[in-house]
Amino acid sequence: MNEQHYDASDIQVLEGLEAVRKRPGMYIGTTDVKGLHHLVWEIVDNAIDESLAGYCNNIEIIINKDNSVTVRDDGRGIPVEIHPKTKISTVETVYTVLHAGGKFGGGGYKVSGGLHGVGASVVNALSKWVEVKVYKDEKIYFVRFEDGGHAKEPLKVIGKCDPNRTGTVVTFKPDPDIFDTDIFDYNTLKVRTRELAFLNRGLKITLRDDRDDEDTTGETFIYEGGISEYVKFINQEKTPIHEDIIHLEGSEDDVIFEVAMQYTTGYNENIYSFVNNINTHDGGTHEEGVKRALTRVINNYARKSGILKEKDESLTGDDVKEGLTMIISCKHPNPQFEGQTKGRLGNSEVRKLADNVFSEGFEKFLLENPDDAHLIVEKAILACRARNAARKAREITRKSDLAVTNFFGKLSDCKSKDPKVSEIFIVEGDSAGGSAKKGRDSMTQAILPLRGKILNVEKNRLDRALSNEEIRTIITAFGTGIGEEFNLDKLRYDKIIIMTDADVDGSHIRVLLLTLFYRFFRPIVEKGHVYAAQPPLFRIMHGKTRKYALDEQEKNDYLASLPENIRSRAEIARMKGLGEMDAEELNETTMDINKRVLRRITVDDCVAADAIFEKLMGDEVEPRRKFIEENAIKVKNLDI
Ligand code: 0RA
Repeated sequence: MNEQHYDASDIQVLEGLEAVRKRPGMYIGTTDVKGLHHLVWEIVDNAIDESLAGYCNNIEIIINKDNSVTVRDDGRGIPVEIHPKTKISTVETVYTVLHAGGKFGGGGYKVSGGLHGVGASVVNALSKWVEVKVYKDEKIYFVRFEDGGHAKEPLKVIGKCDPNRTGTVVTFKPDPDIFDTDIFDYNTLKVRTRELAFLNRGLKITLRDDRDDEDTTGETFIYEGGISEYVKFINQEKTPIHEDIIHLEGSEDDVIFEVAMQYTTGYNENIYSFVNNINTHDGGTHEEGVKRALTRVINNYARKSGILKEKDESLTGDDVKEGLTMIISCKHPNPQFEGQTKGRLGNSEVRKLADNVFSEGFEKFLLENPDDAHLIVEKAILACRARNAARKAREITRKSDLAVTNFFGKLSDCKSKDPKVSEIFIVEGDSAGGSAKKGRDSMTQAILPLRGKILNVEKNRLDRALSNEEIRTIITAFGTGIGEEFNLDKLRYDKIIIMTDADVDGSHIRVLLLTLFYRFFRPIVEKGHVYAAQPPLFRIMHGKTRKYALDEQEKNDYLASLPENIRSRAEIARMKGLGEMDAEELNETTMDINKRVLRRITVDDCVAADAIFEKLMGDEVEPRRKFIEENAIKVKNLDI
């Protein structure tokens, strides 16, 4: 170390960097793996600022063999002149003086995330060493910092470069004394690199890992569509309800605001907002402006176009966000971050800008794309109904005494109040319900007869479903509540047994019930509480023997096992339905826990099951019937 290099300002510098080393958390949050990666983003942010200023198109991030990281850009290069205040080169100043940010470089367009220009010096303070190369004026400048951020020697020229070449290359090795770990995680870097590429349209960012194979070319991220492509990326596994991604943009007084969005068939919202590439996870004025405008514009459109009638209530913010994927990005020269974790944008003027840009653009989109507009509005109306239905459902389950009188008329409950031993048979038809009531073990078996078919909840949102008496009765009988208030612990029966005829109509009812369960009571399916009873299809009588067969195969196998003389005299009857059996027969074949055969309904893959339901409940009746007959629900045979 060159003793003479220390002067008064030098000592100040080292004291500044020492403060960072003493309390790194104050500057980068944590010293865990997250803090380690934060160093990379501080350096990358500087390059992105250069790109935002319009001078840089390529950024390369390389994880080196020794776990140091190199960030390369093709910007103008950090200024190299002696800085008038510090009397050292601007490069050195930027890397050693806290709060020496854009001010030192001649005031670029400083908006990217990070520590407002102290990033470089903080990274330097927390690194074992840092090397900076600047390419400009046909020269390569070089400086190396070590020992707590001190430049070994002043910036010097180490070679010539192509006259067209400019840029900055920074390599740093995080100090293992500061960080819990010094191993960079490729995927962590990849996810954020990709995000930065989405957020800075047209900027090419390459990420390369040289730790195990030096030949790798890395991955390159460049998105000419910017945040529109981000929306497309998020929606790649979802089903959009309109083809074009809506992309709106506007600016005022150096504040740039843009938003990209697309609705999907899903029920959740995916709204992410950013300010200067930083995720504002607690929202803020930019998000508020958009959401306010979104609700207003959709309501206006829905009323003007007559989709929403005068008597209809207005759609709420939640209604219009159902299934929405949206990216909001704001670039602001002076952002005010608020809240405990600084995750909220506070600048009030942005609310107005966001509202204006969004409402004008979105209104135009709706008017120019009436088909898409109708799909979007109708989706929100369905969400509105579902919301009201969920509220009604909560009221129903709360006002249990009212519901009780309503449903005990139909339900023949079991005497036991212990859910572990209780089961409920949901039976197709009143006559079968009558037999089942007589044939049951009234201690543990409850009977709920269904009149006709229940409403298809796939085609009818919650509100219609809840006006259906059968469905209300089922909800009350189960005791769990539905939607947000669903509580599996309150399930009143261990087994929910669907008892339908062994024919196509029976299968149809079974699928309708399973759709209901899957939509409203998914955990009871997932936890294996749902079963299908298997009434026999054949009765075989010979002498005093009565034998039942579940299907053709079983019937034939049984007959084949009989001696010829008996077989020829056997009476074979095809059972036409549950209603045909008397109580004793029903008990023996379908209900007696020692003799019956139940099939447990499982949903091993919710997503796949969802698709099956959608297919089952599609508009075309014939293929649906066929599909139901062939393989309606994935069932595992389970003999109980
Ligand atoms: C301010 C002014 C100039 C360049 C930069 C900052 C700059 C900083 C960084 C940090 C990483 N890469 C960077 N690239 C550029 C312009 C200097 C000039 O015009 O010579």
